[in-house]
Amino acid sequence: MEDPNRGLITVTSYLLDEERKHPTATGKLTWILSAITLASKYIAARCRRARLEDVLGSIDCENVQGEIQQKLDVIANETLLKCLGNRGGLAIVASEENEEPIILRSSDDPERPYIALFDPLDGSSNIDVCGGVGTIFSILHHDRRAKPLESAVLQPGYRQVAAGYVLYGPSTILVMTTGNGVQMFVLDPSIGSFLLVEPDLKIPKAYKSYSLNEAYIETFPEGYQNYLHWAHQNGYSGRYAGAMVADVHRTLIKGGVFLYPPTKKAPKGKLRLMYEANPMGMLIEQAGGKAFSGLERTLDIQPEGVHDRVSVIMGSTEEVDHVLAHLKEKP
Ligand code: P6P
Repeated sequence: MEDPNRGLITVTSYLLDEERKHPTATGKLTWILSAITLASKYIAARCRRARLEDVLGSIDCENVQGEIQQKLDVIANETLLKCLGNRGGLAIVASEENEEPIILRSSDDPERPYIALFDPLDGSSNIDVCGGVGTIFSILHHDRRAKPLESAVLQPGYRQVAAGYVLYGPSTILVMTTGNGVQMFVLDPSIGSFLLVEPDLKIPKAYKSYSLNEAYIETFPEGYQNYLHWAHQNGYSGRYAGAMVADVHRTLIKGGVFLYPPTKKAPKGKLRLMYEANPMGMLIEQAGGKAFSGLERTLDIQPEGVHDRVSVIMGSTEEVDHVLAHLKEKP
């Protein structure tokens, strides 16, 4: 008989259930994650109406990354800052769209034990062509002793308390972890709730598919080029959406490996450690996969700056191992 609860567990009821398993839990993490899901529902609605509301395109100014900001980038960022800004529990918020982390309260407020980092609308250049875009988030414990306060953000990924993404595609998908496996929810727009559909998502151990921008192959380090030649000779297929959330989500569901190697234009890699590689890396590892930056485990990297960039190799264990084997031969 089908589970009577199937399809009736919302993200809030899931989080409250998890909270009950931890006697010392204060509910602050639940409150923060519910702010993110609230913001994502609003962002999803704005993305769906983008062409109707003339919020496509850029606002003709650059963000801290030197990237042309899309109108929806700004809308998504402001929405998340608004939803998170008035929630207790947060000491610092850091966004891809803001040069410096934002201090929400005085550094020694014990009632604010968390830090939230996010990429408000990853892959936003896909919006104009109705491609997949997403929000990526990462939650850390605040360190009140950090001097200056902003440096409390600079923690390696293995210290993340929670991580996740929302994919704004044909449906709106929330995938997240609080360190106890990976849960996938789908937004039911008829009731405005994220409903649990995969309570313990696991990535397949192997799948002959890779995902990267092959246009840069000539500038990849030799080990990556050798891997791609090997994959071409071993029946691999290529899939690439050009938006990390869409590419990692496909990899998580079907298996395979997502890569953004170092290139001439981005010698350290293009993707941001703190709010792209780390949260995605935590999800992939919690789902039974691997996440590396070159030959180093991504979650072990000690950040130097909130906008640090890294190379990325993440996905099925066997597929990541094939890449690493070629890098070990020719780093
Ligand atoms: P490229 C989107 O701009 C992004 O930051 C990631 O979402 C995506 O994986 C990557 O850049 C795509 O980069 O160089 O292939 O366009």
